[in-house]
Amino acid sequence: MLSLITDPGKDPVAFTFFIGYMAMMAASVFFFFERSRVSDKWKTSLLVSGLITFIAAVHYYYMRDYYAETGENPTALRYIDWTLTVPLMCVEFYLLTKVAGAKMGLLWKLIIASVWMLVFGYIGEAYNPIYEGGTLDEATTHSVMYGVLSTLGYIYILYSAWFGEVAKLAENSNNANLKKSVRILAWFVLVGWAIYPIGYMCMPGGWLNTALEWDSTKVDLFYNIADAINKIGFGLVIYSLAISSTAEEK
Ligand SMILES: *C/C=C(C)/C=C/C=C(C)/C=C/C1=C(C)CCCC1(C)C
Repeated sequence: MLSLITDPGKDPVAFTFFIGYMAMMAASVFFFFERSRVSDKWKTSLLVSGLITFIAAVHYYYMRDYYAETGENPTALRYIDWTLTVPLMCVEFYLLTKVAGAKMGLLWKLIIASVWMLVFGYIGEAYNPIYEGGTLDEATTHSVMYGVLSTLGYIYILYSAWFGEVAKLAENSNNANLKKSVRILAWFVLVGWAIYPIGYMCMPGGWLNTALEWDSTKVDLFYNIADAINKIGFGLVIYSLAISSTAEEK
């Protein structure tokens, strides 16, 4: 079992669970320790960055076991993780734009959109008719329907980060560092978050599953890669903003 996990050639998915766990753990330690180097007003943002990767690390520990034991997608654990960490990423957007006047209402809108996205994604994956003896056609209909519903929540967040409230607040902030960071985070939402629907389409009945015959273990391969990019990357953008702003304040 250990060689299954540590040999990327034998099982790349098991390997990415293992590496993902280590990376999330290391990133958490980094964000928690670096908090002491930034000025007070950035400490909460860095704490949240560390919490995001720490919550993910704990879930990766269990997901890695689950996958190694069963060879199946740890769908429930995955969505519990996301239901905690994606709203925390919304908190990051809120904390960054708060200095430019963001209200609690913005935070709630982003959180509701992310929960919407995740609830429909979960129904799409966990209640795939194929597991209940349904046909491939039924699975396709189901995955497309819930995938589209889920995407509406994603588009809302994407819109807010590029053109909506988040973008406008950053634009009007007169803070060049902040503007740049929010723009980079918006790129993460556009490119990094778009990896998740690719993983979703690898489940039985999904478009990539049927058209390209990508098997359903690829779901987790894409999710693991995307999580590392987005959770650690997001945190690093905020970290560098905090460091450069702290330097300017001095
Ligand atoms: C740390 C975890 C993150 C940033 C997770 C993000 C997840 C998504 C952006 C998921 C999006 C999905 C769709 C847009 C449609 C298909 C279903 C999902 C849930 C995979």
